[in-house]
Amino acid sequence: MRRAPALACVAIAAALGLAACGGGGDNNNDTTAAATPANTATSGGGGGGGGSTVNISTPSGTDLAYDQKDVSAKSGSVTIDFQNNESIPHDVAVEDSSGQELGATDLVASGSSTATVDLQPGTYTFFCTVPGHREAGMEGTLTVK
Ligand SMILES: [Cu+2]
Repeated sequence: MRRAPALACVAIAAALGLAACGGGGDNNNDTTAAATPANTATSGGGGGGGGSTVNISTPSGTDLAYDQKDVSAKSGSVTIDFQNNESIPHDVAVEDSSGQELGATDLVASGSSTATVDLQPGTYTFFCTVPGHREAGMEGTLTVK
């Protein structure tokens, strides 16, 4: 007795599914196209839904410095996209105004690493956690609006 109702449901679902598939063939293309802007927003950094990407890099050579001194982001999920062009290992950590570290990228040499931190509007500091590097100048200001 358990099977009969279940089969009936499957039959109805199949009928509905076939109807939806038959009538929705053209719409499926629209759905695919609509999903594309989401990817574009990621690379462009201007998409809705919160979140933005901050690009931080080091100059090639051996300077203990970042290319950026002041960067900004939108509040929400902020991705730090760090490109280390030096063979010296560096990372990018973010701390709030009270000095609490909120997140950091991996330590990388001649490579890139990303980290995502959830940030409220305010002023934060980004810096390299390798001993001595921050003191040498590897820090900057991250302003979140
Ligand atoms: Cu460093």
